[in-house]
Amino acid sequence: MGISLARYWRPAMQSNDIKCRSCKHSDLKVFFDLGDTPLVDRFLTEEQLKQPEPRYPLQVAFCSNCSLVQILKTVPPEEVFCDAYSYYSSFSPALLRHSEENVHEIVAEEKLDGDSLVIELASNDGYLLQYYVQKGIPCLGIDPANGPAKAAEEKGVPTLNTFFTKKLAEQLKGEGKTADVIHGNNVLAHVADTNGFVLGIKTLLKENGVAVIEIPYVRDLVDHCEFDTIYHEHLCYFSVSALDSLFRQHQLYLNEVKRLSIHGGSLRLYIRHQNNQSDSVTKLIEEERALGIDRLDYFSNFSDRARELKSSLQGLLTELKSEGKTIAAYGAAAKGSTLINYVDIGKNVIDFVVDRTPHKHGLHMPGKYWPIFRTEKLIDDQPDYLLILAWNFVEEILEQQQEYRRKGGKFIIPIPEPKIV
Ligand code: DWN
Repeated sequence: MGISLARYWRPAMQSNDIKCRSCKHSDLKVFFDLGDTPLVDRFLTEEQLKQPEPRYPLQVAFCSNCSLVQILKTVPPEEVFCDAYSYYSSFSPALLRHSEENVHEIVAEEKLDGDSLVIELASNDGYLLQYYVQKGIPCLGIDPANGPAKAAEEKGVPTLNTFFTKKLAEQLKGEGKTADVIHGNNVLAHVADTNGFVLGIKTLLKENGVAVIEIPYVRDLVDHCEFDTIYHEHLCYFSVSALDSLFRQHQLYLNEVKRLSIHGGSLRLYIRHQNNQSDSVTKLIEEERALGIDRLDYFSNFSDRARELKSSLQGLLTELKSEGKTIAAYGAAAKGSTLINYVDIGKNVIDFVVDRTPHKHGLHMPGKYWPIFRTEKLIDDQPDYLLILAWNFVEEILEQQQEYRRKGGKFIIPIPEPKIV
């Protein structure tokens, strides 16, 4: 490549405490810097609007040793997944359908019954385990967020309202609670102690059990310029190669992997104590090697692409406002917080955001303070345009908002490039 990489990246701050979250090497190179950003799921009350909002550096780096992409700053989990954490999985119907299908498949493949035990790490509001409860299969949720954990219990899902750690795994094993199946969706990338988390899975998983883990795929993030999925909750951005390396360090083995469209492109991993790797894994690792995902220059122009998208979206919104158009947004999503802060979209452009999650109503978006309302406000106010922050559910949202569309409303989809539909 003729372009000097020096333009795109710089060695992570030279400090002894910045080591790769997986392999502990210190050769990390920053290739994308979003500046100091607010916590994306810390939606603000009226009172909090009057107080300084915590912001933290958000820099993405590549490990030259194990090719893991990761952010440098670790915000204390207690601050991120605090009492007010308001992400409830069950307000996304598409995610519920996706989860129910997954449960049906696993129950059949693993021949689960009343003597089995299924444990989910980061079980949120019982969005997935509820389907095991319906089938009479014993299950246990583990989640540190108070609100979602309480909602899970109300669905009849037994839930430990705490963080999953290796220590907790050892305690559960001591109580005879080892799992035939461990689910862990959108959590492996969230934990500060990545290796401790994997060791906890190793401890908790029965000899012939399977861990079924879903995780955003860094290849889709780069291919579709999904820079908005970068935030402090997501400490790591995994490739299959980096995942294979991580689990092997602990004598766990990635036996199978499936690519999924959920959340902008994810992987579903099937991990066991036995090394029986299928073509699905070796094929993706070979593809990644051919693409160069295990090399830094694969990420070298990501920052430029994000900047181009920012400029294009700013231009579109400015043009619409100059024409006197009204614009609202749909989906008070974590990714939405990253997008509006990185693109710098203020309340002078977006009048409000709507969301189906009741816990978010009456609050304000991090960093830009847009007010969050119920989706019914769209029909009451009928803004000319609707910026879809939850673009990963765009089909569902377009289907759901047919009346808004019938009355002339138009949608702006920002990722992978801004377009109006
Ligand atoms: O990793 C994470 C992902 C899986 O979920 C978490 N750290 C945080 C969260 O990220 P997110 O908020 O970007 O995820 P979603 O699921 O894309 O957020 C969608 C938002 O849109 C939610 O607030 C729910 C809302 N929504 C809605 O109002 N109507 C969603 C759908 C599908 C709808 O029809």
